[in-house]
Amino acid sequence: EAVTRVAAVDLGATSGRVMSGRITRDRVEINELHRFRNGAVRARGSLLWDVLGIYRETLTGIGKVAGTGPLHGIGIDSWAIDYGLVDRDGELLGSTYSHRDARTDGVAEKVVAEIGAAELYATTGIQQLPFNTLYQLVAARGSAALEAADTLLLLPDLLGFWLTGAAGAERTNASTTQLYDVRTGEWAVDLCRRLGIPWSILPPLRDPGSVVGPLLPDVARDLGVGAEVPVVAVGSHDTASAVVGVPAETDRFAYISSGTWSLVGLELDRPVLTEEARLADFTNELGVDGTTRFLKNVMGLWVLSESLRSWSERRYQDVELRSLVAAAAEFEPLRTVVDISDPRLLAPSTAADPMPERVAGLAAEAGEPVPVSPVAIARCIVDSLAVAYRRYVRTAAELAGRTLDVVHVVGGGSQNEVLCQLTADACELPVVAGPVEAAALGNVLVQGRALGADLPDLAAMRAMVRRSSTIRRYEPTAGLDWAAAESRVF
Ligand code: ADP
Ligand code: LRH
Repeated sequence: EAVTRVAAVDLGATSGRVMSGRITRDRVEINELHRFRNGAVRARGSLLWDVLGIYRETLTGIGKVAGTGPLHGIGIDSWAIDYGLVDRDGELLGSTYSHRDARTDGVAEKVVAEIGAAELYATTGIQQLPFNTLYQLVAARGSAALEAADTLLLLPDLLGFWLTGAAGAERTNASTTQLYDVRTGEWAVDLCRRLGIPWSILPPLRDPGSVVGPLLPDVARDLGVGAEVPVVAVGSHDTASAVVGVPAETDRFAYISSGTWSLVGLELDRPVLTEEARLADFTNELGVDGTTRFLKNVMGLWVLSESLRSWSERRYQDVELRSLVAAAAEFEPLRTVVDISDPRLLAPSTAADPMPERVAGLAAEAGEPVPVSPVAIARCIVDSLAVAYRRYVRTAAELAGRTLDVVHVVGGGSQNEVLCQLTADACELPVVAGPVEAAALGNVLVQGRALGADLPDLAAMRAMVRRSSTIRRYEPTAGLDWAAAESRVF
């Protein structure tokens, strides 16, 4: 039997992992061979990614995959939006900023005043997030690095460039930048010109499933593999790969890709660029095989993980994720709900401005009972996430004219049983939770097809995922007034 064996690098904002992926005639298997912590570093007042460290861990992981069997391909996906700049010699320039850095404060407002919100949305179809690549570049105008830049490379493309020497921009990730014209499928050059962004640094677009290139000879030598091993452009936006890995059986599904962020939405054939979609501030990102990911970015489990970090730094020794969530399940439901996507929750927790106190502050401001204990805060976070999921699953379905049978939850957050049940209750739909590593599976499957596996379409890939993963179903239960909770927030 023909077996395709690949390395899937999946980089999340809080952890990176490298899997060996195996595709046989009817199954896909992944095996995690390397995992490392990730997080931004504050230096000179800015929040930066340790890109060389990420590259080192990526190489270590690929080396482990190569060391345990044949290697037919390598694919990389990561969080969206962030980029590095290289000069004409291919040297990395300046710093690689995290989208959580404050340099974009107030920039979106200025751009909207200049271009107009309606035109911006008609061109890019993208949700107004303060950190969109467009706004990062406007914030960087006039900087020495941008002036010297030859090429902008989104993170997976930067790592791909180091592996192969080939520069390009994979389309699913390019579509998240707000520099991509969703109508033409090209870079939004005119928008860049009007904003004084050097559009010539935007590299040629490439489709998911295309080959980036063979490994550079020295890279192949260091890894101990043949230089013919290709790097394959997968859906290099982690959310695009995660949506490929959703085990849906029909098109009547919503998904929540639940990790550091929660991405809540639908898979559609084409973008929804109506005035209603703009006012609801939904995003139209590109998916694999020309699909549209019509979704909302929700602040996600970041709020919980940063609260945990804050408590552990203050030595609440008893606070651990699983026991905290279990205790929160027993706490009074829907006591406090807040807008979990409030931009004040975006920046990392610090001693001077801890995450739990920010959540409590939002509650006080909204006239909600103020949560104080870690359990009360955790309950407020999961309830608020479920209320947001209800809101956006329903809004997405309305805006797209879809009827839904099920909500699929994938990613690390699909292991949060309490949140999965609340999501089913709030959305009044069954939740199918898992796979945890949907993004890695999507990465492996798109590589597999590029390398010749018989996977004609997304339905075939999803059938493989269904056969090969552990998934759990949660039926909605009645009893809580989710509509009332929703109206307290929105
Ligand atoms: P990312 O790719 O954005 O780094 P992940 O998909 O790895 O994120 O998801 C990380 C999140 O998953 C964590 O913030 C945590 O809340 C949640 N999570 C991970 N493992 C568990 C678990 N065993 N139980 C509940 N939640 C979990
Ligand atoms: C999730 C994600 C999300 C983006 C954000 C920056 O990891 O890619 O889809 O909006 O990170």
